[in-house]
Amino acid sequence: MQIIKAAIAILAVAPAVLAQSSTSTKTPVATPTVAPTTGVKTKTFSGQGTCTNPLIRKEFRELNPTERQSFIDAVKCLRDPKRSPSVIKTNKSPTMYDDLVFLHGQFADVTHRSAQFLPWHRQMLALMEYWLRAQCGYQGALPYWDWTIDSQAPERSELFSAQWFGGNGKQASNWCVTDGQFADTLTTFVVESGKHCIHRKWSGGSSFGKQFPSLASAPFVQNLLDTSKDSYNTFRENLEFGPHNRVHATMGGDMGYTNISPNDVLFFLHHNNVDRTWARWQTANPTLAATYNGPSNPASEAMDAKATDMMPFGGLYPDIPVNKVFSTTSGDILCYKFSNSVAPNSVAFNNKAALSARNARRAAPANVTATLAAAQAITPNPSDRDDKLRLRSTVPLTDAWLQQMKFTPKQVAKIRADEEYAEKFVAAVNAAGYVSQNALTFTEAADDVRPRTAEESALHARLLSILARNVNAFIKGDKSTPAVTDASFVALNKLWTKA
Ligand SMILES: [Cu+2]
Repeated sequence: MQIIKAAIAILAVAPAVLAQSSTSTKTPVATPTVAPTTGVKTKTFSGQGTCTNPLIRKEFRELNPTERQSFIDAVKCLRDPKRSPSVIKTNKSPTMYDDLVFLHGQFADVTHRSAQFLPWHRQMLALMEYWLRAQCGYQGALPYWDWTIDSQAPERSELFSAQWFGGNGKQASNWCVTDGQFADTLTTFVVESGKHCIHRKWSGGSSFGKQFPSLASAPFVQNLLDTSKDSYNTFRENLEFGPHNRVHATMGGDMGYTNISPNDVLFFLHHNNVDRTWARWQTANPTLAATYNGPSNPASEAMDAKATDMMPFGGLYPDIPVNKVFSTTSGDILCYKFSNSVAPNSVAFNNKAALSARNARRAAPANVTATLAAAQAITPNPSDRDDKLRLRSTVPLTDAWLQQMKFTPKQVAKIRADEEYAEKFVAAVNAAGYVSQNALTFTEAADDVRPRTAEESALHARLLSILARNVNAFIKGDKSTPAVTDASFVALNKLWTKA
C-alpha cells in the first residue's frame, strides 16, 4: 500500500466554478472553501506516475465475507470524523466521505447530462478508492454492483440483505435505511427533510426495480454496447440515460437526487459498474476508446466538448483534462482493471451435471409466434415474480423525476424513445425463447454466484450479440419470430442449455 505521508495536495481552489442552479430548496451544498489540512495521508498528485500492478475491481459477490467486510469497514472509516476528518474546510462536511458527497453535488450540473459524465465519475471513484486505501488501510479495490444479475428482482439481491447494505428505507422512519451495516450512519447533506440518515424509497415498494428490468438486463446492455458505435457521445447518452438513470430512479431516496446520491455507498458500486461498462465499450471499440465528444454544458445543445476540457475536482484532486482518464491504467490514482463479473452457480459453463440440473428446472420455451404484439403479450410486468423464465417489461420514468433531474425536452424525448425501444427489445428476446442468466429461474436457484472466466465471458457476450442482432431484425420487420436458428447462436446457447 502506497501511503504517501503528509500533507497535501490540496490546492487552493476557486470557489464553485459553477453555481448550483435554480432549485435552491433541493440544493444541499454551500460554496466550499478548500484549504490544506494537515495530517491527512493524501499524496501530492502529480498526474504522472506509472501503473505497473493494476488493482482488479471485482463484483461485490466475488469477494469473500472477509473481503466484503474489510471494504465496508474502510468505508466506515472514511465516514468517521475522527479517523478521516474532512479535508475541505467548511462548517458542513465532517468527513472525507462527506467531502466526496459534497464534491459530487458541487459540480453536479456540469458532470451529468454532459460529455464529462463518464470521465469525471471515473476519476471521482478512483479518488474514493485511493482514499480507502491510503487513509483507511483498505487492501482491496473498489467493488462494483453488476445490476444485470439482479435486474429481474433486485430486492432479492444479496447486496440488499441485512448482512451487507440493507434493504428499503422504512416509511415509519421517513424512509431511513434501518437495516444493514450503514443503518445508523449519519449523513450531512440532505434534501427535503432534516433527517440525516441514508434514505431509500424503492419505486414499486417491495417488488422494487419497476423502472429497470428490461433496460438493465444483460441482453439489453450487450445490445447497448453493440449499437453505440458511431461516437463516444452516443454511447455515453445511451448508458447515462438508460441503465444508469434507472438504478438511481428505482432505488429512490438519496440515490434519486443527483446532489446527494453518494450518501448511499451503493452509489459507488453502481457507478463502478457504469465505469466498467464504459471500459467494456472501450475495449470492444479500440478506435473509439480515446475519443470524446458531445455537449460540455448540459443546458446547451452545443456539441463543443473537447478531450482537453478540464474536469473540476474542487481541490480534492487537481483539475485535469478529460484525456488523462481515458485509460483505467494511465497511472497516478488510475490503476485498475475489471473482473468478468459473476454468473449464477446454477448456470454452469461446460459443467454437464449442473447443466442437466438446470435443464430440469427449465420449462419449455414459450410457444410464441409471429408478431411483436404476441411477444409483448407474454412479457411479464415489472412487479411480476411468478414468471421464472422471461425478462420483465419496464415502466417509464416519471415526469416528475425527469424534471427534478433537469433533463431538457430533447433529452426527455430520447429517454421516452429508448423506453419504447426497450419494451420491444425485451419482448423479442422473450419471443426468441432465450432464457437469460438474469431470469429468475437462475437467480433464485443459485445459492450463490461464481466468477466468470474470461473465456466464458467472451462467449456469453458473443451469444448475446447474436441474439440482439436477430432481435433487432425482428423488431424492424415485426414479421416473424427472431431468427434464433442462426448456427452460431444455437452452438453457443448449447453451452448453457444442453447437457
Ligand atoms: Cu453522479
